Amino acid sequence: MDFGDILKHVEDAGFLYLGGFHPEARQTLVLIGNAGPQMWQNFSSSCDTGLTTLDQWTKTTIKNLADAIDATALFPFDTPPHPFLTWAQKSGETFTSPIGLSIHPTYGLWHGYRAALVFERNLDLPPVSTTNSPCDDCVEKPCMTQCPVNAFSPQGYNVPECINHIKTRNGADCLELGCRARRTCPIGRDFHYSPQQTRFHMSAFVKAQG
Ligand code: B12
Repeated sequence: MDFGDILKHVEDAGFLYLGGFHPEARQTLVLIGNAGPQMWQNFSSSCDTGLTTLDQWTKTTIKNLADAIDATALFPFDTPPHPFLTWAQKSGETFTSPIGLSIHPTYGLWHGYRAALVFERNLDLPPVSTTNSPCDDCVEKPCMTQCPVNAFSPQGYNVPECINHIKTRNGADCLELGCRARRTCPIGRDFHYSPQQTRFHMSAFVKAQG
């Protein structure tokens, strides 16, 4: 099975290829995830989104996929966490944005990782689409100035400030429409999550942080 066959399996399951690299000479790590509406449509049509978590659904769906293509799946929600963003940078397919999230030249900040597929063989990966980060040409960097509580700074991401704001009435905008810093980025706006998907992620985020 070559990369093209694997990609077909990945896309049939509702996911996208987001990059890959060779951790060892005879090993390949392929990052897969979501951008655009496909994954959310598959998830919401296959189960009750109120009862089944996206992580549970992801695990079942991707374990079946991994079995079919002879790979091992590692998940972003495994504990201790796998360094998905470091892997994303290594793949060269995405770049680190000023706010820490990874940015894709097409999908912008609107993509998430759902798994890393590890193959115990050397797969021929496609060449990276560009070597330039879209952030290099962005002079204004609105992602760094538009957060209502300045949670993002060169010192990092202030999680308590962010959460405390989202939980108040003033934070309804971020809760309903998604993180404002993320929304203000001009790249990949067409891939902004649907209102249902946004609400789902933001509520899960607030719930997880208590
Ligand atoms: C813990 C965690 C959080 C914590 C704290 C993050 C922090 N303090 O930086 C909390 C719960 C607060 C959080 C929040 C969010 N997270 Co988060 N999170 C993770 C998780 C599970 C582990 C990260 C980790 O500790 N890795 C271990 C370290 C050693 O390895 P590393 O990740 O390679 O290290 C890099 C990051 O730490 C990064 N980094 C530096 N500064 C920042 C700042 C931010 C905001 C982030 C996300 C990363 C980041 O720099 C390191 C070197 O590259 C990852 C999944 C994963 N396994 O990677 C998702 C992950 C990083 N989160 C993600 C997302 C989308 C979010 C949210 C936007 C969720 C949402 N609301 O929709 C928010 C952020 C902002 C917001 N206002 O909405 C995505 C990022 C996708 C992308 N395009 O980059 C990931 C990869 C999950 C996924 N399934 O795709 N997250």
